Amino acid sequence: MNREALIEATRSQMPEKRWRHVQGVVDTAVELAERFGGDKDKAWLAALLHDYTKAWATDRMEKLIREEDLPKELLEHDKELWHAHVGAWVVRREHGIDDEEVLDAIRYHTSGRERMTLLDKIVCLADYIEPGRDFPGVNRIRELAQNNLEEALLAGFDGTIKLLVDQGKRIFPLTVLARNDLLLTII
Ligand code: DGI
Ligand code: FE
Ligand code: FE
Ligand code: FE
Repeated sequence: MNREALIEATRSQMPEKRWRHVQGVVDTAVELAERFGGDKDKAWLAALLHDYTKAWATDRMEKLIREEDLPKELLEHDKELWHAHVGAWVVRREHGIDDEEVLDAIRYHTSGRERMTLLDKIVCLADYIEPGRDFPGVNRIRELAQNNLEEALLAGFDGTIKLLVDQGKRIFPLTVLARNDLLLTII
């Protein structure tokens, strides 16, 4: 796999602002992998590809969810969740990415899941705290991320869940499972 070609292919899927976010997630994920003993190459690759289809038109993603082997349940939840599953499917198909750990980290980077792997956690947390992110509570999550991966991620999910409730939106079941599971691991 040629890194430069993959970088260019990814960059071409999205506007400049989203690309800057992806670069932030790549740097942060590699940093977190160093800090918490994760695989830096896998963190790099999963972070680079995590938002591959984020800027795609909704109907393009919907078509793949309907026609391919992707969870139909996604269609009943916030469209923001779709790009993670669709992205994992597309990078396997278009770029031959076949590392299941990397594909899982892409697939679950938005929702999380029960028993998240170290790589899942690293990519998901990097997505919350990359330098370009600015939302209430982000600095507290950054501080927690200095020494506790699970506590930081839990704070991230807690914030997202509160926001979804305030907005009257549904919560994807995997996010609830991820949050409950993290709570068990930190006590
Ligand atoms: O793609 P990004 O913007 O970088 O970030 P992301 O993939 O983490 O998407 C986060 C968005 O997804 C955020 O605005 C909240 C929204 N969302 C909608 N339903 C859910 C959800 N996030 C989670 N974790 N769980 C949900 O059920
Ligand atoms: Fe995303
Ligand atoms: Fe996220
Ligand atoms: Fe992202």
